[in-house]
Amino acid sequence: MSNKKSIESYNEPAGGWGALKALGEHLVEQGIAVKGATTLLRMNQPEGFDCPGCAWPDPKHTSSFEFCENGGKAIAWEATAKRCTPEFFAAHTVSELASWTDYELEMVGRLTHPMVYDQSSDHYVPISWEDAFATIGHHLSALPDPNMAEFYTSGRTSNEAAFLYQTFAREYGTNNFPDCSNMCHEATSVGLPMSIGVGKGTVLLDDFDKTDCILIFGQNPGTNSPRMMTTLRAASRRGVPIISFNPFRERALERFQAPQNPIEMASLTSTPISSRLHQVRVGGDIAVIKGMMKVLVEEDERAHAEDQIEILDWDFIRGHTVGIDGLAADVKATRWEDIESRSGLTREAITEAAHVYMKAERAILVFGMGLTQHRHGARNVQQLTNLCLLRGNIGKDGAGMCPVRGHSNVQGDRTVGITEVPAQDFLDRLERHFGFRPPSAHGHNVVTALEAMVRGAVRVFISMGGNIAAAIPDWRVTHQAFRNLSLTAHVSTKLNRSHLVHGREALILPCLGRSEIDVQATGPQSITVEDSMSMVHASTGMNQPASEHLKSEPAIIGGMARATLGSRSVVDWESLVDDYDKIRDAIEAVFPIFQGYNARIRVPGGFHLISTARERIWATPSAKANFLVYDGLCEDPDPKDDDVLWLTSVRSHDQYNTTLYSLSDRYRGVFGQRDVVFMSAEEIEKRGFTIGERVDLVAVSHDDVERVVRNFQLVAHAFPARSCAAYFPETNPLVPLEAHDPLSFTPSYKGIPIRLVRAESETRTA
Ligand SMILES: Nc1nc2c(c(=O)[nH]1)N[C@H]1C(S)=C(S)[C@@H](COP(=O)(O)OP(=O)(O)OC[C@H]3O[C@@H](n4cnc5c(=O)[nH]c(N)nc54)[C@H](O)[C@@H]3O)O[C@H]1N2
Ligand SMILES: Nc1nc2c(c(=O)[nH]1)N[C@H]1C(S)=C(S)[C@@H](COP(=O)(O)OP(=O)(O)OC[C@H]3O[C@@H](n4cnc5c(=O)[nH]c(N)nc54)[C@H](O)[C@@H]3O)O[C@H]1N2
Ligand SMILES: [Mo]
Repeated sequence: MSNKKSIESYNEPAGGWGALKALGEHLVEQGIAVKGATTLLRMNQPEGFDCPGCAWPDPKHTSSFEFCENGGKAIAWEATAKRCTPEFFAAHTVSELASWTDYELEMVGRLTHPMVYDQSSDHYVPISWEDAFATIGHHLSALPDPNMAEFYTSGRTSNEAAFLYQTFAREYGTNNFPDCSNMCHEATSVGLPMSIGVGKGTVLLDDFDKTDCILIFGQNPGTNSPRMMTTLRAASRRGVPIISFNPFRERALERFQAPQNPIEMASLTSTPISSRLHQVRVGGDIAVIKGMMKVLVEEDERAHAEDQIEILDWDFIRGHTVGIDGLAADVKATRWEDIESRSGLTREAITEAAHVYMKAERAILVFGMGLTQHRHGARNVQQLTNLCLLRGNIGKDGAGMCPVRGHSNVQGDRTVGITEVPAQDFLDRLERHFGFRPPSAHGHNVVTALEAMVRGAVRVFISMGGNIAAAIPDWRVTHQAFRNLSLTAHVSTKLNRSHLVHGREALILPCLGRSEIDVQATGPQSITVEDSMSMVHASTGMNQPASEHLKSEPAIIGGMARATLGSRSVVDWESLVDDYDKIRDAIEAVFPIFQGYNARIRVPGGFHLISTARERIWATPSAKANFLVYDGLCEDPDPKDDDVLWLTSVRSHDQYNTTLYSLSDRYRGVFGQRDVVFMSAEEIEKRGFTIGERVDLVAVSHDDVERVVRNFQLVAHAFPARSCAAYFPETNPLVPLEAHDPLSFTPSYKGIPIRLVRAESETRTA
């Protein structure tokens, strides 16, 4: 891919020829034009492997090949011909690698050997698996308290690996499970149960064929779950109104050219996606949602007074919910002038959206990180749920709440026990099945783990995938905390920042990717994953492993467990690793919802894990769905200070979280660079800057720590007032650790108050 710098508008639709061309170039760049193409044909097929890209479901996992540019890139990055070998590590010190960009680090290729940090030479050097496991066992056994260790998981980890991992950490003695979902949909996992008793979505893919209306809040499907575009396109062509709320006019929310549709491709036409796209101010969603609810409640009162058809679904509200009076009073008392100024949208626009929504018999409410990654993330989710409940849009076909999860198995990891706040019932079952007593004291999530590390209360950090050091907030503070640890150990496929921000001793443990053949003592193994709509299915790798020295994630966990727990373990690690069916039997024994697990995953398409809310069974203390009131429209840092802007951090089209496929962001018209900040020309001029100028972004925070990222180029973009956007993870140093949702601990990555300061010198532009 060319990384030539430019800013120019991109006028093509999302998808289409642009997507085909981009994927082709990525396959060539990774040296796998042929292997990549054959690999793609096996992705999301009944006998094949699950795409490691996103968590959007597949039509029963039985469909013919579905083209997805970003799923293809995810595979190209795993199936790459490039290798990160001991020779590579011998040629570069860790201090030197620390000065490389994230893009350069992962471009080195797949890790091939277990490596250990050698302090005397400042190099990573090879180590045998046995010695690597012994090092981990030694460090963990030496801790005076098991709660001085953290066990991080990233959401690509399979159900089997995640279940073994939590079994290991709990037999060892801790519930410290910081997890990538703590930075992602935790606001959903915590906020939604308070409303409806479950922390997962309530729709299935088929519901999109039956719906009359789709609302999309803060989610960018064209980049982050491109297979969802097929679903949205079909809905749009059926005439279903799709209303999007997003500070960006994301291209895929505007129009999409379906790569599998020969007519659209040949005629260069496309399908409009959103019937309306409202550019809400960053952090302004509660204002929009309350405005829509205000319209519904007031129109319903008018309809009652005039003896017309009710607007709210009163049968549902009376039979299934509590708290309507409080909610109605709150939205009626909310003033339109406040709604307009906080949301950046007019009363007319919000009223029109409310009218479309209330005319729909069945509506699906979709949301992503634009709602969850705020100080009021869980509250955002709950207000959206209120809007959903007002029209009885849960538990009927074609309707429901649809959080779009991130990592391909982030939901499954949670289902099989990766949680720092385990239910007692689950711990009892774990004890009954294995015969050890798991700890019941609550453990750490990402934020509380980092706080404990900063305090010096943690010594060992084990990471099952991911790139925690780059994904977390407040680098200046948190990176030092990593450097103070006695051991960091990362199970990884690619070199990344977390290997370089390491403890005094450090290990890199290279593992198989999902596309690769996993052979254990009883033969080739399959793993299983759960998608965003609670469908569980098998995934079987087909490519030769990137190196003969790789181990599978379950085998690595088994190795760590044996080296740490030795003869005091009551778990037969060897037999579980030898045959993953046995792991699934254990999962079934501990979690009854997996009844018939091994048989059911052998049916193409897998099976659905029941969602109680979908059945209108409310697993809440009131046994009803709850309307929850949030006082106000969420904080404005200092509404009188005109200088302050709300910064949101987003993904480019060419990145997978901290993995960068290139430095470009085609749909937003940015090429070859990522040090840019998007805002309206008016906001730039109002502050006395000119378009294209370089600025430093300085966080507004209330402690003595200076949080700044330097030398970003001002890019004029259609964007709401007092809002701006830049890329993740470059802006993570700006987010104070304390800036998180008090309910769910989700960092406020999408609501960062900042000021702009003219960059000191143009020489740094280079
Ligand atoms: N190719 C690719 N696929 C991915 C990922 C990836 O990085 N690359 N990441 C995976 C993961 S882990 C996740 S969690 C998902 C993430 O997928 P998304 O949820 O789509 O995540 P983001 O791109 O961070 O942000 C979503 C949208 O929120 C908008 N937004 C920002 N602030 C606000 C706000 O205050 N209000 C509203 N209404 N909108 C706002 C942004 O403009 C953006 O369009 O995707 C998954 N899939
Ligand atoms: N500012 C800001 N920060 C954010 C976000 C944001 O929107 N804005 N989003 C947050 C979100 S939603 C998330 S989910 C987190 C992501 O946080 P993480 O999940 O920790 O990060 P990733 O970038 O997905 O991890 C990439 C690494 O995973 C490893 N890897 C890839 N495949 C495999 C595999 O099969 N097995 C193993 N063991 N390792 C593998 C590779 O070594 C690669 O370098 O970041 C969060 N941070
Ligand atoms: Mo995520």
